[in-house]
Amino acid sequence: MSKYFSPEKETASREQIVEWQNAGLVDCVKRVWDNVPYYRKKMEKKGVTPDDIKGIEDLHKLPFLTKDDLRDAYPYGLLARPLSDCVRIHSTSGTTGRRVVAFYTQNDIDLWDECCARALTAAGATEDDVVQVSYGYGLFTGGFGLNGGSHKVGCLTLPMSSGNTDRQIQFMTDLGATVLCCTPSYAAYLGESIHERGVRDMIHLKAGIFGAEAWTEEMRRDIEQTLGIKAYDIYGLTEISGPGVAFECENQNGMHINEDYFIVEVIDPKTGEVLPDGEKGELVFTAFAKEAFPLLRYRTKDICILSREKCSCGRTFVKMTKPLGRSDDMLIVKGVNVFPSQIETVLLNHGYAANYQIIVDRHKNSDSLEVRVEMTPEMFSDELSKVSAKERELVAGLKSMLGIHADDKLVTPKSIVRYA
Ligand code: DLL
Repeated sequence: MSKYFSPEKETASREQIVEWQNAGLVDCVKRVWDNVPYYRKKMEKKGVTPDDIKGIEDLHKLPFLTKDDLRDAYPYGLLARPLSDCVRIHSTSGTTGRRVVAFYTQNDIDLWDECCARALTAAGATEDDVVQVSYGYGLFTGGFGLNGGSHKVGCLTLPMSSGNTDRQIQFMTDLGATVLCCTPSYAAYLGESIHERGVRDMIHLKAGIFGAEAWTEEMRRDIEQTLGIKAYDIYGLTEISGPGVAFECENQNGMHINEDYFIVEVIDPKTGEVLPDGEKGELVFTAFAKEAFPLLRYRTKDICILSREKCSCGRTFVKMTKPLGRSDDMLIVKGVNVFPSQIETVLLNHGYAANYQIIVDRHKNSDSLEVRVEMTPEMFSDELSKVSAKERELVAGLKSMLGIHADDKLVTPKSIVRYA
């Protein structure tokens, strides 16, 4: 059994990958110019026509596309194929303004499933595996994406969707699930719950594919230990099909981007200037292979670093780091940039399970930062003076990591709401 799902693609030479990207880009630009007035207008505004785009060296001539464009064009304004050719939509949860809706032809779904199949195969899944998909099904792409990938590999697929922890654990034990797919925070919660129920010996998991939210290396180690598995990261976003845009191999040190379908750039989020590999900046994707909803130079807001160092897994696709933050969700407290991942690192280093809530407030023009952290059950049974000492320790740890004071409140285990 191969360790690659698409060996000829995943181990292709750089020349071959560039050839695919050149041909794909030229074709995609022509398709959107001919079929999407919104794109044509944006290109005309930048003074560029399909004749100017001969290959990826011309990519920089194209305008960026942003989430605002997607909202402006809602719902059908960026469709490149007739609606009658589309078979599915997915949508982002969208906290403000209009939702973003992405469309798929059957071919788009097949391509997406293939990307997820590559991720599952890289995590060791074969047709002998039982894959428990505990990402949400519905408009969110997590459930359907990994479900499709699991089918393609030929695994027995348990479409659990999110929530109902008792049922999750029952199916996991009764049907002998070997691969778990869900958010890392839910994986951590499942791990805690399995231990509480004393059924750890009845679990047969060997791997987990976790993504859709930020998680740290400390959290990975925690999950791997609690569930006795190898935990793999997976990255993607609804606009660019969903999970599987990039996935981790056995080396667990960055995610290979499926470059036969996506061209990636890293830019300076302030100036838009393209940065060389190895520099930290905002990820920008061109999804040239998609039919219904192709995207040219889509700004993700995810801050990452790319690496083209040879990977010993044999895959030749470029690797991206975990998103190190977002250019738009960084908190600024008292003028200091605060990334939630920094807070999480402190918590994990101090022995907490990283179930926490950050509350940033402003009172009389003064910023405050409060971190509410769940105690572990052992701490909860400690006496009050010990709990206060632990709070002081954490305040010092946060001060040293962030450079500012954060109020810290230890709360009872499982009192912070979880989102699966
Ligand atoms: O979260 C798709 C997905 C589902 C990815 C299941 C992985 C697994 P959206 O809801 O559109 O799509 O959110 C996309 O989530 O821009 C990142 O900021 C963040 N994100 C996705 N994967 C990761 C990850 C899905 N592995 C947004 N680590 C992206 C950190 C991630 N952040």
